[in-house]
Amino acid sequence: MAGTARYLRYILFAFVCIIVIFFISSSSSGPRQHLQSASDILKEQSSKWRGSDAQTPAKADAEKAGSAATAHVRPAAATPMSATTPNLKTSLPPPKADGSRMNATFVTLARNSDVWEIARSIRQVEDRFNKRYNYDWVFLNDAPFDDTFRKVTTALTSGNTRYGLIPEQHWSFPSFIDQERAAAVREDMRERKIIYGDSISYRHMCRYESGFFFRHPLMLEYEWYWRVEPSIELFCDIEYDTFRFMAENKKKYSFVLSLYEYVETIPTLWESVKGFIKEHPEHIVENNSMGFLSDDGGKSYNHCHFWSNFEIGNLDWLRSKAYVDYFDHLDHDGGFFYERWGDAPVHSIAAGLMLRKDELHFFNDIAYYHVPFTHCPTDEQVRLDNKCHCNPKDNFDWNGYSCTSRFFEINSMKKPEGWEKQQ
Ligand SMILES: Nc1nc2c(ncn2[C@@H]2O[C@H](COP(=O)(O)OP(=O)(O)O)[C@@H](O)[C@H]2O)c(=O)[nH]1
Ligand SMILES: *[C@@H]1O[C@H](CO)[C@@H](O)[C@H](O)[C@H]1NC(C)=O
Ligand SMILES: *[C@@H]1O[C@H](CO)[C@@H](O)[C@H](O)[C@H]1NC(C)=O
Ligand SMILES: [Mg+2]
Repeated sequence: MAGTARYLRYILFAFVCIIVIFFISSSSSGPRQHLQSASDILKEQSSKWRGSDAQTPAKADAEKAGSAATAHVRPAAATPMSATTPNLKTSLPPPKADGSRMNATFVTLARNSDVWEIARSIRQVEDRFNKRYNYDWVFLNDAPFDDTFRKVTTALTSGNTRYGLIPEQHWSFPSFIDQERAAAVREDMRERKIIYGDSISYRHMCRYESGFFFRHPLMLEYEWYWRVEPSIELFCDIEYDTFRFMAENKKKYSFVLSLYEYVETIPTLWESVKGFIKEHPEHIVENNSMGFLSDDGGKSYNHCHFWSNFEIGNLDWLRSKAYVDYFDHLDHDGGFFYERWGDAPVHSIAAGLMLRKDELHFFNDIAYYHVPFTHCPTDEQVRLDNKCHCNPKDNFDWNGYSCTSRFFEINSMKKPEGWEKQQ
C-alpha cells in the first residue's frame, strides 16, 4: 500500500513538472496562449509533438550531380527530425510519402541576371508551400544558365531542379514576319512611351510564354505547372496540394489577379481571335467565359485578362490541338511583333473560350504580389487561418481596374463579406 502511494506521489510530481514546463515554454509563444487552460495547452502541445515526429525533406545529404548534366536530383527520402531538437513550430502535416504526388512542376523563365530576384520568389514558394511537397522546378532560358544561377536556385529548392535551354526557333523572328515593319513598330512605340514597346526580347518572351514553354522537352514530362516569376511574394501558408485540387475539381487554368490590358499593346488581337473562331468553331466550347472577355457577346474585347505571371494550369490542355491551332493562328497574324501582344491576354482568351467556365479557378487563398498589384484575401478568417502577412488594404480584387468582380458575376459566385469597403 505504501509503495502504491509513493508511486502515485511520483506520478503527481512528474505531472506538475510537465505542466510547469509547458507554461514556461508556451509563455514565449505569444499572447494567444495566455488565457488558455492547462488542458488546452496540453492538447495543443501534444498535437504539435505528434506533428513534429513527422518527416522533413532531406537537404544536406542531397546528391548534387544528377546523371543528366542539366539536372540536380535529390533523393525523395526524408530524415526523421532529431528527437533532441524538436521543432514546436512545425504544425503542418508532412507531405504524403505514398507516391500520391501529382505529375507537376514549377516553371520559371529567367535570365542569369534574374538570379537574386528569383531567389526571393523561390524562398517564399518553398516556405509557404513546397517544403512540404518537394515538387520539381524547371528553369528555362534563351541563353545557358551559369553556375551561380544553378547553385543558388538548387540550394533554395526542396525538389529537383532542371535547367533547359530554349531552342533558337522558339526565340526568334519567324520567317513570315517582316522585320522592317516590326522595327518601325518598335520605334513608334518607343516614342509613344509604351511599356516594353521598343523591346525585342520582351516580345520573344511573350511569344514563348504564349506558345512554346509547355512544349519544351523538359516540360513534356509533366501534366501540371505552376509559373513563378522573379520578385513575387506569397503571403499565406498553402496547406493543401494545389495541383491535386486542380485535378480533383477538374480545373485546367487558374488565376489570383485579373485586370484590363493596355489597349495600345493589343489593338488587333480580338480581330485575330475572331478570325480563329471563324476558322475553328469546333474549338469554342459551350458554357465558356465569353462574359468575362466581352460586354457585347463577342463583338469586341473588354481587355479583361488573368494576370499570367501567376498561373497553375494543365499542360496537356496547352498542348491540345485546340490551343496549338489557336496559337498558330494568332502567331501568323503577326501581333507578337507588329504590336506587343502579351501572353496574359493570349492565355486568358484561350481559357475563356476553349475551356468551360467551371474549368477555371480563382485561388482566393493564394495571397500574392507581383509589382504593382496584390491579392490579399478579403475574409479575415481566411487570413488568420493561413497565417497571412499581407495588408488587406492592398487587396486589388475589388478595385475598379480589376476584372475579378466580373469573374464572380459570370460564375454567380458570392463575394466575400466586406468586399464593398475595398472598392
Ligand atoms: N531568359 C529570359 N527570360 C526573360 C527575358 N525577359 C523576361 N524574361 C522572364 O520573363 C518573365 C517576365 O518578365 P518580366 O521582366 O517579369 O516582365 P513583366 O512581369 O511583364 O514586367 C520573367 O520570369 C523574366 O525573368 C529574356 O530576355 N530572357
Ligand atoms: C506526366 O505527364 C506527362 C504529360 O502528360 C506524361 O507524358 C508522363 O508520362 C506523366 N508521367 C507520369 C509519371 O505519370
Ligand atoms: C452548359 O450549362 C447548362 C446549364 O448549366 C447545362 O445544362 C449544359 O449541360 C452545359 N453544357 C455543357 C456542354 O457542359
Ligand atoms: Mg514580372
